[in-house]
This record gives sequence, C-alpha cells and structure tokens, in this order.
Amino acid sequence: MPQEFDAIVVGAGFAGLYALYRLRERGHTVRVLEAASDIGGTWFHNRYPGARCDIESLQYSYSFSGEVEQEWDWTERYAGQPEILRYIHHVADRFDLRRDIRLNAQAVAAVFDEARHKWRIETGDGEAYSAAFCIMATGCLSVPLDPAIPGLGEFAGDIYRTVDWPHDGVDFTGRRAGIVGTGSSAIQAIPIVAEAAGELTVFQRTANYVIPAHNRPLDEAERADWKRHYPARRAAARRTRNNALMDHNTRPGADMPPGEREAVLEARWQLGGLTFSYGFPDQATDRRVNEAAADFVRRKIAGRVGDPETARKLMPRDHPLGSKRLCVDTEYFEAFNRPNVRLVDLREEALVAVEAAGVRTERTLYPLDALILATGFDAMTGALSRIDPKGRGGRSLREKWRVRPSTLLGLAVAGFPNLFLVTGPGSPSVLSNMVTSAEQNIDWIAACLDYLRANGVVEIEARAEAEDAWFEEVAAASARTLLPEGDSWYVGANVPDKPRVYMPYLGGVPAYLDACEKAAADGYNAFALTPADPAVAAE
Ligand code: N01
Repeated sequence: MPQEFDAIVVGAGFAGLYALYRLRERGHTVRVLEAASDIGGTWFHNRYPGARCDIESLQYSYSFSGEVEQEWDWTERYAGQPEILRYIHHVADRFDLRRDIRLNAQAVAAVFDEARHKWRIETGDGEAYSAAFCIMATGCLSVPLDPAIPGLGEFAGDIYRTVDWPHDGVDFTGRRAGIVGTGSSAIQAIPIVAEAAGELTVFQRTANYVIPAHNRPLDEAERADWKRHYPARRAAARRTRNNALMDHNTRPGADMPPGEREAVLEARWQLGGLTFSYGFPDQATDRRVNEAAADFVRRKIAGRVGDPETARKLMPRDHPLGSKRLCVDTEYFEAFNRPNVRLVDLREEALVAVEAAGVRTERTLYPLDALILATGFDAMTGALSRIDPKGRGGRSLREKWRVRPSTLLGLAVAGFPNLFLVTGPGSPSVLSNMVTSAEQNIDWIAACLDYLRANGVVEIEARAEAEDAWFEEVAAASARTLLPEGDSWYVGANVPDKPRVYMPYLGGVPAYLDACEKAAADGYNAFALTPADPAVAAE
C-alpha cells in the first residue's frame, strides 16, 4: 500500500526544502523524496574545485525567514559551494525539515489516478507514495549530459564529472589532466586544476563571454547594512528583471557616443559578474549594442592572455553576448598564461575519440592521466522528462514536451492535474535569482492549495488554451531579443532531438509576477477546477 500524504515534493534542494517548510506550515502532510544521499540539490552534487555561485550571496539566500537573514553571516561576495551547502543544512536543521525527507529515494514514476484525484509516485527503492498534489522541485540543471564522444569507456585514466565530483576531492599533483567543456563549471574549475596539475589540456568547442567575478570577503559593515535593509532590498529586487539588485542601467546604448558606451562597459567590467548583462537595456535587443559589448569583452581577453594565437581562439565570435549563459571567472584567462596549460580548439581540430591513452583529435593524440567532463545538462525539462509523469488518460509529459516544452506560467501543465512545477520552463527561473524565484513559485502554489481546500476543489488543471496563450507570450518575449540565436541549453541545442524553444521567460520577473498574481486573483480562471465528488468524499 502506498504511503499517503497531502503533497509529495520531489527534490530536496533550495526549492524542495522551502516547499516542505511552507506546506507544512499551512497544515499539509508532506513527504520530500530526494534521490541523493543528502539534501542540497545542485549544491550537494557540484563540488568541483572552484564551484561558486555567481549571484551575490546576500541575495542568493532565502528571504522567507527574517531570523535566518539575521543570524547567517555570509563570508564572501559570491559564496563557494561548501558555504552554500552549510547554509542549506543550517536552514534544514533550524526548521526541523529532515524528519519529512526521504533520502536515496529517486522518483522513477508518477501516475495520476483520475478516479481518486491522486498522484501515485514510485521510488527506485521500491516504495510507493500517494498524494493529492505532486510538486516537482527537480531543478533546472540537475540532469548531467555525458558527451557523445566515442571511446569514453576505453580511457585508462580516471574520468571525473564536475557534476558529481568526489566528496574527498581529487589530487591532480603531477598528473596530465584534460577537461572537455568551457561553460560556467569548467571556467571555474580550470584555474584551480591548472595550479595543481602537472599539465592541463583544455578542449574547447565554443569560446564563451567571460566576465571577472571580483569576488572578495564581505566585511561586517556590509553584512550589517544588508541585515538592516533586507525587507526593502528583497522587495526592490522583485521589481528588477532577474529578482536581484544588480544596478540595472536604464540608458539605452544605441544612441550613446562610442566613447560614452565604452565608459559604461568599463564601469560594468569593474563591477564584475552578471551585472555585465545589464549595462544597457537594449544590449539583448540591438545588434550593434550587443556587438559593442561583445567586442569589448574580446579586447579584454586580448589584454589578459599573453599569446595572441591563444587569445584569438578564446574570443567568442559566433553568438551574441548573453545568448549562451554569461560565464563569471576568477583568473580563467590568466590560467592560459601558465606554461603547463594548453588550449585545444576543437573547431580547428575536431575531437575524434577518447582512447586508452588520452584524447585523439584530427591532428594528434593528447596523452592524459585524468579527464574531466564539464559538458552540461539536459536543462529545464530533463529531470521531469526522465520521471515522465503520466497525466489524464495516461498521457506522457515526456511525449508532450518532445513537441514543445509548454507550461502555464512554468507552474502547471495541461493534461496533468494537481501537478506543480517549480521554476519550470516558461518562468524566469534560470534567468533570475533561483532561490527567491523558487520561493515565489512555492508561495503561489501554497496559496493555490489553500484556495482549493477552502473551496472543496479536488482537481486543478491548466486549461490548454491558457497554456497555449502563455507559450506564445514566452515565445514573443524571446523573439524580441537576439538571445535565441546561440546554440545554448536555453534553447535545448545541446541535447539531440530536443525541440529548439527558448525555454525561460524573458519578459522579466515583474511581468511574470503580475501574470501569476492575476492567475490567482481571478479565481484561477486559467485552470479547470473540479469540485469534490460527494460519493468519493463519503468513502
Ligand atoms: O555546462 P554548459 P556547465 N565535445 O552547458 C561543451 C549553471 N552554472 O556545467 O558550447 C566538446 O554551460 C560545451 O560546448 P558547446 C549556469 O547556468 C552556474 O558549464 O556546446 N565539448 C560547453 O562548453 C550554466 O550555464 C555556475 O560547444 C562539449 C560545455 O561542454 C549551467 O549551470 C557554475 C561536448 C558545457 O557547458 C551549465 O554550466 C556552474 C562535446 N561532445 C554552472 N559536449 C555559477 O553560478 C558539451 N561540450 C557560477
């Protein structure tokens, strides 16, 4: 017999933990199912050297508890993985969350029982759960992709993946290491591995736009200032495009004289990190402005890398800035000035295979003792497509999303009653501060469950026409920009046969919050609501 709860939450990262807190507080019985051996989600798995968040720690943190905001002291402008994981543990312990979490419990199936209006969820360890509501807090970047490179299994050395790095760390001293990938994860790992390894060979397929983090310790005065102003700053952040205070410049770059534009870009560069995306409001929409920013970054690369030929290879030229996720670094380009680091441009010599002795390209064999894969994720839809919930009439979510990853507000899917997503495709999610955006989604879901309970509703399902309208809105928002042009995970380009759709909502957090609020305020008109069947209720 399945164990019965009001709600099952899948995933015990930032989102799942908050869902547990909020729903339990509202009087629901909740069980969280987590595939890993401990809580933390992304921050449990990604322990590679240099793993660090690139949203400022004072903002990349829960806003729901004033007490936690006051008692937790972030040590750096951008928190490293160990500190973020400690923070997550602190919150879980403080609110006694663990007692409702099952670890090593990977959800492998979820089927909606239409007669009972309930989800049945099965885990890989043979347990079954039944709940009126299923909340998928499964993460946007939680399903790693191994590259389709022949011969990976033949490699005689060690293979490490950034996404499930050994908990005890890896000693690269004196070893010939190689790394495939130059996305955010690799760019953080490379400078640190380079320092330790005998040699490091970086296999780059696409050069990326990379902005310096300017990470630094936080001092007591800065922390105290934030603690005094937290509520106002969180509220102000919600009025920004990405749910984070990042000094969003409002002066368009298109009409600026080049010298002035250059000064703005230089000021952004000095600020560092993702603030570079917000230099000009038209940077993502006006090709000339975008190219000015791209050219600025290329000139910075030329200034940071000693060898002009290596610098040339490291300069991105084939996609607009921001169309692949902007990367944030600490001494990434400088690593290529080290005598033990070599760059292999896979556009000039394609990767042929991995062999026992190393990586073979069209030109030569690069002998290696260790190979690091930093090759990305099946983003936004990957985790749910693997669970493949079966909704009304046994309909498969994987099959539905094979056509297009449509949702209503990134929160619900037509044909899948009582299933809620957190930061799903069609929400600002990965373009925003994930922690506070997840909190907003969960608050919306909790308020919705209150409404259903108060009104005797047993089923809620997104209407197909409302979902289509939102999908068009999401598509229109991205079509106004250059950002769908890059072959990024945002558009699913890194996964064979994934439909090319810009998945996150680019209309900005305020417009999204308005849409969510409206969907609730009008009595959930965009959803079909089914009242309790008196016969079933009497059972
Ligand atoms: O993954 P990615 P990631 N042969 O997909 C290459 C977040 N994040 O783990 O671009 C050769 O960005 C691939 O090449 P190409 C952040 O949102 C945040 O680095 O497809 N190369 C690319 O270079 C980020 O965007 C933080 O041509 C192959 C790389 O592998 C997201 O997670 C830190 C290949 C994959 O890059 C994902 O980042 C880390 C092949 N067969 C991550 N297959 C921070 O907050 C793939 N590649 C700082």
